[in-house]
Amino acid sequence: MSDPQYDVAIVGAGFSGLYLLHRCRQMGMNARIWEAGSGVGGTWYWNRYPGARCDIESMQYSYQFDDALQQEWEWTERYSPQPEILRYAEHVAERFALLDGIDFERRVQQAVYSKPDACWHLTAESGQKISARYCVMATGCLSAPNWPPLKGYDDFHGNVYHTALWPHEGVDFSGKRVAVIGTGSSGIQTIPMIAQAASELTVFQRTPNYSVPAHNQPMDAQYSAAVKADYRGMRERAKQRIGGIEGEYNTASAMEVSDEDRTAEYERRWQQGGLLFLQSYSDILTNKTSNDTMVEFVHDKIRSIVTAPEVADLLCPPNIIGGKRMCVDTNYYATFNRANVSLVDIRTTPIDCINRQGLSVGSDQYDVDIIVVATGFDAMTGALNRIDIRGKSGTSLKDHWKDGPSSYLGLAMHDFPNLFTVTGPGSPSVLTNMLPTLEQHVEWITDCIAYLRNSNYTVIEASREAQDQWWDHTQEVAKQGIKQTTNSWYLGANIEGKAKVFMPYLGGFPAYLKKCEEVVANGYQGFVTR
Ligand code: N01
Repeated sequence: MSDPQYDVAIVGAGFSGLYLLHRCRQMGMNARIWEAGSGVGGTWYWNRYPGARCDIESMQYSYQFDDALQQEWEWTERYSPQPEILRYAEHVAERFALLDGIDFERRVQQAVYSKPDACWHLTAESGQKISARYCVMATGCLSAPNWPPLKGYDDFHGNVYHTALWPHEGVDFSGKRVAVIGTGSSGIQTIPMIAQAASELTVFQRTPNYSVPAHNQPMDAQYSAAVKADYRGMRERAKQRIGGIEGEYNTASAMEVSDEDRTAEYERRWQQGGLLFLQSYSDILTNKTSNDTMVEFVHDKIRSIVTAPEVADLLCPPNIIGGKRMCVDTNYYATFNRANVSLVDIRTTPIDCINRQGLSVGSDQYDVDIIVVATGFDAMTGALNRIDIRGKSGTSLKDHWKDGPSSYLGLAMHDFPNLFTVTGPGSPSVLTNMLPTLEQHVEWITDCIAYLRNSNYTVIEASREAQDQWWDHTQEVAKQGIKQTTNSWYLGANIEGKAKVFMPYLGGFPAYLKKCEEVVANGYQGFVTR
């Protein structure tokens, strides 16, 4: 067995990769990050579109592994804008002296496990190679951009920008006619900003989305001080919540209160703003009748904000609320009252093609100068499948997953020894506050590697049986609510030809944490070590 160059190869320098490198070094391991971008920050490095901000509150969307860091860092707004989160990632990289452990502009093309030396061999698009005993894919759940399969991109006279690949120098919309395709979280955040800058904005909507106001505001100094005085307590309480977010969760059913009380509760939470609106009652995502009451409330809100009734109708989503990821906005619905904004329904008549002057939809032509594509991601599996990952049998991960992914805890896969994924399919990940979730994965993975070293093991692999059991459980839990009744990226339904399988673990962060702890307590149950 020849020695690899590194103990651990890490793919990606987002929040997962940075913490992985820090923790590996703390544990005396020799680790290296390969990162496709030219800087750290992952999601927050790539998604620089106007209006990009986190829709989890700043005091919770932050690392907790270092108390001095969480005490010293000052967030300036209730919901942090992208530039501030990127500065935070850069600060972390500098504070913990991580930059010399990262190779930038090194996109991994292939990762191959070699059985004879029990190592991973990574090759970059640019040809460089690296070997490591363990490989950790810290590649993110929402990082492989999805381009709509439209004809004519090259024919267009202007520029086309994807929200997830935004140019660093920004885009000047002044005096321009702009098209935005897509009305998910990215579209809903950027549409109000572009509307203010452009001369004309046309929004092409396939499916309307539910959005709750952010009511963003400058950080309240008293609130920040109160959180910091009990940061540990708040983080612990958050871990007991299904989504890993501390807040007000109602344990009552929407059906056990009067219509007046229910409407008053929705109104109170609408005025507070934010994602916890969905927690107004405990059964919004399990009882269709309860869900209907919230749908009616939000439809009424949309109709009260949007002055043109036919536009308001188009903006009211027909599906259940919370089936797709909820959006949080600033002035989204009101933007459609502006004289320079129009909405085109492409559900009934899809976009035919992009042409020299703009977009062709049925018999209508829309002439524009700039096209913004806000069509999301090949979620959860896309970033992994875009790398040629080959395990001990030589079969690629993409082939293993052609009928849908399968993973043990979203952490490891059978046939891929010594490979770990951060927040992979089968973990709560995208249904939770990602920062605490990824910290838990990083700690689990690095503790596991330390265990292997201390026990003189070289190889660890998820057993097929444990993986199958966990995956069956993941699918069973997904059937319990009504979330999977809506076509969404959780199911892979946004990508043509992708197998429709509910990918994240819907059982909640506390149940998942307990399972991960049990696996360790039982000597890495479900894993085979050699
Ligand atoms: O992507 P999306 P996103 N032709 O997939 C439409 C996180 N996030 O980037 O619904 C025409 O949600 C598509 O229509 P449909 C968050 O978890 C967080 O906005 O498929 N339209 C939809 O309207 C979020 O959920 C933050 O019918 C097409 C839109 O494009 C996730 O990332 C900010 C199309 C895509 O919406 C993804 O959000 C941003 C086509 N061919 C993102 N293909 C915050 O923290 C797709 N669409 C705030």
